[in-house]
Formats: sequence, structure tokens, C-alpha cells
Amino acid sequence: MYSTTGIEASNFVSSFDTAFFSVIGISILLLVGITVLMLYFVFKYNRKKNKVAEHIEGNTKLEIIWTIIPTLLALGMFYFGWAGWHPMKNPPKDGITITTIARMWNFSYLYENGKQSAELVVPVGMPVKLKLISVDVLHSVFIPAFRVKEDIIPGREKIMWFIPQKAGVYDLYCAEYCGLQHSYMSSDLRAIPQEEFDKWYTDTTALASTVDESVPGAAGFVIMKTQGCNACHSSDGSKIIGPSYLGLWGKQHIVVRDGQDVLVTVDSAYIRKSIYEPNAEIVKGYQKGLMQSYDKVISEDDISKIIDYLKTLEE
Ligand code: HEC
Ligand SMILES: [Cu+2]
Repeated sequence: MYSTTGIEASNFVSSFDTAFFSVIGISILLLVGITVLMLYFVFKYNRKKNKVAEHIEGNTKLEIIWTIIPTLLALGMFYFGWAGWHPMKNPPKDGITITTIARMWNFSYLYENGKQSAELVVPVGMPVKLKLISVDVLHSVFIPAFRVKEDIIPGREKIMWFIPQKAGVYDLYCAEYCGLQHSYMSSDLRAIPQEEFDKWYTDTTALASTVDESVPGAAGFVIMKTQGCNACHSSDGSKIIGPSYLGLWGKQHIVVRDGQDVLVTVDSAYIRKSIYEPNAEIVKGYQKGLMQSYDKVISEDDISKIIDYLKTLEE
């Protein structure tokens, strides 16, 4: 049905490259042509050879030629651009849909069966539709090897699609400046054969099995890494965008709730609220609105694992 024999990384590579190189080719041709012609005229009509300027009224034939040729060139460039772009906007009905959640400053991927991943894992030869969601500001997902890029706009849902054609690991970047750690906002895209993908997809214990359960807090650490919490929170006491996790558990500190300073003790209920409703109480001295709710991606069970991890950082 879908060709997997293509040597290109995705189905959009050849149409994109055709458009790109035809524009570049025409531009180079014009640059060289105009430069050569200009130099030729400079010598040919040198003042020493022909002092008197001639007045030319007009030349219909020439005017028609220099209108038609550039029009054809421009239409040609438009055609290749349109032919490459149009299919990108029309995803097929079949294939898999992966919800791509962008936030300051990481991407995470939510699959139809509830599986979550920090890495975009896709099957080779199958249309992949990314449902793009931003929970905070503008981001943009860019996969250079696949020749696809799409802005992610908060409050709007967008679809981007492609067919991976060659197994491998590719880079995926955020291509829209989105704040302090924007340049670190990237993830891997791993394209694997269908059978291997099916195994990965149905194995919902995969995340847990890579975690050494005998190490206290290990599972919580992996969850926070997957969700990108460490872009804003350190575990060593240093302040990044948010407070450090070091010594957080059991601590008493002041938060601002409805404009009022309130002394709170960091316990399970507080951590849970910090993750599900981060803007209800703001730790004094920090900015409101930076951390967004994780209620759709972090379960109650995950929260208790995160708490186990925080307990290991008690001072
Ligand atoms: C974009 C930056 C950002 C990300 C990502 C982020 N946070 Fe936060 N977080 C903050 C900021 C800023 C605060 C302090 C303001 C507030 O209380 O909301 C905070 C506060 C907290 C607090 C309360 C800390 C305290 O000292 O009382 C906890 C707990 C917390 N975050 C956990 C998490 C977890 C778990 C994740 C990942 C699932 C996460 N955060 C992701 C920015 C972030
Ligand atoms: Cu971004």
C-alpha cells in the first residue's frame, strides 16, 4: 500500500527537494545570466566606443519576451511549491495519531492506547499524524530529515503528518523561540520496523521495566525526566526557573494564595496541587503562569512516585 522501499527518510523529501532546488536553480541561473549580461554591456557600450546615447522608443517583441519568461518562471516555482505543500495539508484517513504535547521546554508524546514517551517512536511505512498541542506559548515542531515543520499554537489543535520511510534516529527540534531554554527543546524521533513498533507499542510496562525498582524514587525520577520538569527544577539546590527539589519535602515555606501570603508545609496534598493546579499557589519570589498543569499526563499513581523521589532529596 505505502512504499517502504524509498531511500528517503520520509514521503515528503522528494517533492520538497524538487521545489527547493528548482527555486535555487532558477535563482542561480538568473544571477549568473544577469551578471554576465551586465558585464558584457559594460564592455560593449563603453563610452570610448560609442559616445552618443541612443534614444529607443520601445520594442514590443522584447517587452513581450521579458514579461512572459519571468511569468513562466514564477508560475513554475509556484507549481512545485504548491505540489509539494498541498499533500502536507491533507493527511490520509488511516495511520496512527500521536498527540504531541509541547511545553516550556520539552516535547512529550501520548499514544492512542495511553502510552507516553519522551521520544517520538514511529513505525516505518505507516502514515503518522501528529496532533499538535501547546500548553503554554508558541512552539514549532521541525524534523529536518523529514522536511516537515509546523507551528504549535496554544488554544488551537493542528495536525502534521508524514510517512517515515527509512528506519533510523532523527532530530526533532522546537523551531520557534519560546523562552530561556528554547535551544534545549528537542527530542529524538525513532523510526522502527512495524513488528518492532507493535512490540514497543503494546508493552505498556516498558517504561517501568527500565526502572530499577530497588532504587528509591527511581520511577519518579524517570517520570519527571519524561515530562521535562528538570528544565525548570534542579535536584541540587540551584534555582533555575522554579524552586529546586532539594530539601523540598517536609519544608515549610510561604506561598501566595489569592494575593495573600500563607505558610504551608510541603506534604503529599501540596505536591499534588502544585502539579495539577500550579497557579493556585505560587511559591513566594517566583513567577506565576510559568508552570502549566500536568493533569492530563500525570496520574495520581505517578504523583506518589514523584513524591517517593522528592523524599530522597530530603535534607
Ligand atoms: C516551565 C517551567 C516549569 C516546568 C516545566 C515545571 N515547573 Fe514546577 N514550578 C515552576 C515554577 C516557576 C514554580 C514556582 C511557582 C509556583 O509555585 O507555581 C514551580 C513550582 C513547583 C512545585 C512547588 C515547589 C515549592 O517549592 O513549593 C512543585 C512540587 C513543582 N513545581 C513540580 C513540578 C513537576 C513535578 C514538574 C514536571 C511534571 C514541573 N514542576 C515542571 C516551573 C516549572
Ligand atoms: Cu519551544
